[in-house]
This record gives sequence, structure tokens and C-alpha cells, in this order.
Amino acid sequence: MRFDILTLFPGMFSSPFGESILGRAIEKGLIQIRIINIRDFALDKHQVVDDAPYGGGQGMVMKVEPIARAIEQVKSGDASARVIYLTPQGRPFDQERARELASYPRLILLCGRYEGVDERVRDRFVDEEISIGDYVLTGGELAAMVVIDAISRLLPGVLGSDRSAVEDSFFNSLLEYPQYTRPFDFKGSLVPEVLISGNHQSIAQWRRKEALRRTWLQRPDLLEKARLSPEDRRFLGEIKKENCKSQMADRELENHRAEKTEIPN
Ligand code: 4HQ
Repeated sequence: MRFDILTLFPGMFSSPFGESILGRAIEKGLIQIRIINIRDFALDKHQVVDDAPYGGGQGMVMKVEPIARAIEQVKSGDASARVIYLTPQGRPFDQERARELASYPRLILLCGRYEGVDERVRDRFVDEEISIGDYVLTGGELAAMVVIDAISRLLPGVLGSDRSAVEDSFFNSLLEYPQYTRPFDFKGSLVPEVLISGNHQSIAQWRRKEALRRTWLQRPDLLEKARLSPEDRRFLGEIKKENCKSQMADRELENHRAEKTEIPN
């Protein structure tokens, strides 16, 4: 898969794509990343890429012509490439969209700076707008890296071969279960016994239940789209009871403290 990134800050991409899993994926030829400096497509003497907004107001707007020329050049190789603009106004990015985009042979990612791009860039060149979340970044570069990272790890060979199967199973749309490694005892905090039992079925059940517990406690919205087995539903019933009990224990402790610190009036 090939990514073309259009940016005013090409230097921002060197370490994320030079290191670790993505660096190796590039070395292996599993992904190709080309960084295009939009400033190279400004034809005037001072290579101006931004200007004040019509109608007045704060900040600068990225000019249409340099971006238009950059996109036209990149597309001249392959007219089918899809142009994505990173912006808080885009569709919220998620795992499902990452999976869908992973099937495109070529994506062009346009990174905006300042107050964003001239609206005519969006009208004429952008196929899709993506937001990585409801917050404001200084530019689209980090958002483009997030999108590329999430897509790349889904491509065959980028992660270890045994990892890929898990992705598509119905283990998705739940949060991950807790993980432990040595030592067994860290200053009195122990690893759950079941994990050293050697009983693979009990371990799998414990992990599934803990994944359900975390999801229920921290992201109950995810449980709505999760595919749950009858056993999952039984686990959820147990989790809710356990949560009630621990809340009762908390209240008990709180009452006990209150009694001991009672202030007579
Ligand atoms: N920006 N998801 C403003 C973002 C953003 C986001 C990119 C800042 C575009 C002009 N991009 N520029 N959130 O905050 O994608």
C-alpha cells in the first residue's frame, strides 16, 4: 500500500516512519510512504503558501494553487488515488474505517496548517474528510500519522503473522484484558493466580471476563455493538453483581470511617 503525504512540515515524519514496526514495514516494501512538500509547488519567488482570509479575521489560510498543483502531480501517476483531508470537521476515525481504508492501494493525505485550506481545495480535490478526535491540533500531520499507523498494522506481514487472525475474530469491539509479566510479586501486588495455573481454558475464560468487565466499567457504549455469546452474558451478570458487592463494601468502609470520625454537636 502506498501513502502520499502533502505537508508544509516534511521533517515531522522522519522518526515515526523510521522506527520500529512502521520502519520495518517500509524496509520490507509492505508500505511505501512519500512525503511531498507543498511549498515546492508555490511558483512565486518567495514560495508563498498561505494568505489572509477574505472577509477578514484571525490567522492565515492555505492557498489553493500550490495544493492543487501538488495533488495534480501526485495523481498524474495514478488517477484512482483517494484524497483524504485531516480536519476536526471530518468523520470520526475508528477501527472500522481503518479496516476499510486498508483495502485501498493508494491514499493521499493532505495536512492543513493555520486556519486550514481554502474551501475550494475541499470542493475540487478532497474525496473524504477524517477527524481523529474532538480536539484541536496545530496541524494535520499528527492526525495523518495516526491514520497511517492504524491502517498499516492491519496490512499482511506488518505485525507478526499470528496477530492478524485475532483482529477479525469476534474478539473485537471489547477493551483488552489486563496483562502481567514477571515478577510475580511486585511490592505485595500479585499476579492473579489463574494466570500461573497452566489451565488454558480457565485463563481464556478469565481474560474474556476481565475484557468484558473493563468494557462495561470504562466504555459501556462499546458493548452495544459487541457480539456477545451466552457465556459472555453470564459473565456480565456476574460482573454487575460483583460491582454491587464491591460498592456495598466501599459504603461499609465509608460508614465505618464516618462513625470513627463523628463530630458531636
Ligand atoms: N487539525 N483530526 C487544524 C485537527 C485534526 C483533528 C487538522 C487542526 C487541521 C487545520 N485533524 N488543522 N482533530 O485538529 O484531524
